[in-house]
Order: sequence, then C-alpha cells, then structure tokens
Amino acid sequence: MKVYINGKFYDKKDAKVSVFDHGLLYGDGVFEGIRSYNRLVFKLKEHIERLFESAHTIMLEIPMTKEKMVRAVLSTLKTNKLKDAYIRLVVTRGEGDLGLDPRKCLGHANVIIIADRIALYPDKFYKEGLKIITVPTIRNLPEALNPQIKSLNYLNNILAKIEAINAGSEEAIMLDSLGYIAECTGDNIFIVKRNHLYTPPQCMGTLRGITRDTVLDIARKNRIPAHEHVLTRHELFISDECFLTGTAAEIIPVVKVDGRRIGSGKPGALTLKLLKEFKKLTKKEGVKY
Ligand code: PXG
Repeated sequence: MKVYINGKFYDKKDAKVSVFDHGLLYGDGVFEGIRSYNRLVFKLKEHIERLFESAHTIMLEIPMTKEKMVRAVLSTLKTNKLKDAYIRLVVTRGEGDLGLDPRKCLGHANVIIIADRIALYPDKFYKEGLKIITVPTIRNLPEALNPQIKSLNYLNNILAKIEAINAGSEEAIMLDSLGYIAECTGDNIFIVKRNHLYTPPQCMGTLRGITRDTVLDIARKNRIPAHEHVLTRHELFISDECFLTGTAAEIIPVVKVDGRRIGSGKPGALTLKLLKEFKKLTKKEGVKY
C-alpha cells in the first residue's frame, strides 16, 4: 500500500507524521471517508466540498486547491491499483509545539490520503437487519462542536460506540440534549411511516451525510414523500421501517431499536428499494480513474 502525504507517496510502514502534529495532540484537523465503485469515485466533488467547509470553519488552510485535491485522490487510487476502495482523506493542522495555539504550527497542514479495500458490515446485517440501541452519551451540541465539522476529534462518537458495544449492540443511536434523535456514530438514520420517509434535520446535531442527501434525491426522483423532521424515540419504535445511511454502510436496515421490533422485524420493502436504486447510482455515477 502507498500512502499519499503532501504530494509524495510512501510505503505504509514509512507513512508517518510528527508526534507534534496537532492532529494527534488535539484532534485538530478534518477528514472525509469516500468510496469508489469499479473505478468510479462516488460523490467525490461533494466530499471535497465538505472537507473544505470543515476546514474553513476551523480556520485551517488546506495547502492546495479543490481541483488539485481531486487529482491527488485519483492518483492515490491509481497508484494503489484499487478498483473498489475506501478513501480516507485527512488534513491535520500540522506540526506545532505543546500548546494548543494553532498559530504555533509553523509549517503547513499535512494532507494525507489513504486508499484501502473497503471493510463492509457482514452480509448477514443487510439480510437480517441491525438491532441497535440508544446510548447515554448525547451528540455534540452544534453550539459547542458542530457535528457538521468532520473534525479529527471523534471521541463523542467513539464514547457512544463503546456504550453500544458494551451492551452487545453493533451501533448506537445518539440523541441531542433534549432527547430527540440526532444520528448514529458514523451513519445517519431514517424511518418510514405510511410510505413517507423521515430523517432528523441538520439542526438536531446531525451531520448532513452525503449518503443521506443521495437517499433524499432518490426519494424525490421516485416521488416518495420525504421529510427532514424532528424525531422522538417513540416515532422510531412505531415506525414501519428504519435504516441507516453512510458512505461505508450505504443503506443498512434496522429491525430492532431498544428491544422494540420495527415493523415486521425484517428489512422493509422501501428500504430495499432505496438500496437497489442507490446501488444503481454507484454503478453509473462518479469520477473515473
Ligand atoms: N454521521 C456521522 C457522524 C458520520 O461520521 C455519517 C453520518 C454519514 O455521512 P456520509 O457522508 O458518509 O453519508 C458519517 C460518516 C467509517 C466512518 O469508517 C465514517 C464516517 C466517520 C467515521 C468513520 O465508516 N463518516
């Protein structure tokens, strides 16, 4: 495996940054997770746009243009001869001193691109659906650390993931400070009720996921009514279907929430239709390499 760091490729064992990098010392940096399907990078422009938006808000200057970033991603994929890949794009504040002042990071931001084979959820989960729970750790408040910033500080999500794992569940539903549904640790959440789709709005501490947006687009094109709406746990429990969306998981059915069976207890018809349409898109849309 060859890893891209600041314009050069390094073997995996030599792909290193300083222990003084503020990405390590403080989680000061931003990232994206992107996927390619049969040499087509899905929604590459959208991911790079979001990366630059995250960086803009934390006042991290990415030392290259968006166009150059696109070329760097494609070049990393070609160098690694990967047809289907998971791409991790990381930009750190760079090397500084032990204080948190970002002005002390004298050099420049580090741009890292790792391309690897995709590690998928086992097939069983797509066939049978996930059984998930809500956890005590609430999602970061948008007023404190806005979840729209995909920062290198993912401890909020990791704490929730640990709580789910400790309880024997694969994934965690995170609530906001008022107890409304926010999202999962690395996925957005949708429900279906009487053939309408619902997902929490961005203001609930929900990342505006690119897969989430794609599902809303598919719904629009297929005349499936879709709403960005505040959701309670009760609405999840009484939904006909539930599923999660994310770059890695794509669209994955949920059949149980906090011990309550969702709908028939099997992956729902609309969920499976959306997954089919999503897969069609990944086969034909994307940036070629
Ligand atoms: N919510 C959060 C908090 C996320 O981090 C999503 C939703 C889904 O967004 P996209 O744009 O991918 O539809 C994410 C996705 C991974 C992984 O390796 C994925 C994410 C973060 C960390 C790890 O599966 N981001």
